[in-house]
Amino acid sequence: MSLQLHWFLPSHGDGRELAKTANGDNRRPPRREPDADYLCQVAEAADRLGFTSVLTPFGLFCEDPWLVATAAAARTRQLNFMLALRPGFMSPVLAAQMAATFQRISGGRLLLNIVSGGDADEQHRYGDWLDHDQRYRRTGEFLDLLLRAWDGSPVDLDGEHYRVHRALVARPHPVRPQVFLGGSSAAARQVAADHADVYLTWGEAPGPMAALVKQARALAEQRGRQLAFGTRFHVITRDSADEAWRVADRLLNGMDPARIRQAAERFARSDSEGQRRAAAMHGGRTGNLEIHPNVWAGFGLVRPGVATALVGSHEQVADRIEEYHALGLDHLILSAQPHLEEAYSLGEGVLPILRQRGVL
Ligand SMILES: Cc1cc2nc3c(=O)[nH]c(=O)nc-3n(CC(O)[C@H](O)[C@H](O)COP(=O)(O)O)c2cc1C
Repeated sequence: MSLQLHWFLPSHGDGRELAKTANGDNRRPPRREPDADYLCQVAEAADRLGFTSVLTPFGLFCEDPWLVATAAAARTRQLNFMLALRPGFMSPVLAAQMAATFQRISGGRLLLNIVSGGDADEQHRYGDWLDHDQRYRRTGEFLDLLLRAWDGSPVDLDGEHYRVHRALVARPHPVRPQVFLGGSSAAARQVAADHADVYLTWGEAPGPMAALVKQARALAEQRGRQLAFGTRFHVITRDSADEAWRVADRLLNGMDPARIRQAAERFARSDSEGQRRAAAMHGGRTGNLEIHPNVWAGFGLVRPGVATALVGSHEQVADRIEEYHALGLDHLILSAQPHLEEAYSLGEGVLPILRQRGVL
């Protein structure tokens, strides 16, 4: 399959420095507010530069993705919106109905990223008390129901988490949104193999990523299904490698050791396997963070979620993107701060190289 490059909508705010969410204090204002005008500017840039979609995150730290994407869809033409959705906070039938409405409003530009949740504290704040594996079982039922209700035929289900009678989407849409599912645990791979179109993990060195792809592919094949794969990285791309590494050094030098310690404590409380793997990539150290050529684990010292960045000249970043694509990863979701300026850095620096090489 051809490579699809996706960008990121910073619905938690933006700026040149690392966002201050890793220590749990989400109340300090970001440098650039995630207001509708700014988020639409980022989406317009991604649209103009030819990205497939913008990933729009879900969590207490950010704005609601449905509302943000609805505003941005009105200002864009081709761009798809990959909305993160946490099963459990919404009826699967309502989710299918909202997805159908979004398809009508946007002209079929919805993708769903199903995120089951990896932070028990945050789940409790939303009023959800299921443990990690129960959440994934609920995700399985949620997707089963959402996908069966999609085509408009009435569905009955008497499951562990949902009980519905004659559930349906009264006004279905011909374009069913592609279902992405993120997570690195065995439970995530099971549900992806059963229901998803694309299995996503956070970016790691090529070896461990190839192993995750192999395991998920085998599970899907056992079920007679085909899965596609994708991953997510930050990116620091410049005309020269020196310039790019200077940016990484500046970010590292700006990290307060107390903040690194607080982040490590928070990550240790997470029940996410992906978060455990992310923290293990740097182990809290501030040296030797290049875990593979041009793959830097520095973000993970203070940032939850994706820990790694592709760092280098435009040529080197294009090389790494090709290397990951060759592992079977057809979807690369990239982000960089500030997302508006850096969309252009990547769009004008790296994308032309990939197009010239015939990868895009
Ligand atoms: C590319 C990608 C994007 C994700 N985005 C979100 C998000 O926006 N909100 C969220 O709560 N979790 C997000 N996650 C995390 C999860 O989907 C998952 O629920 C969590 O990591 C626990 O999974 P695990 O224990 O299977 O690793 C994302 C994961 C990946 C790989």
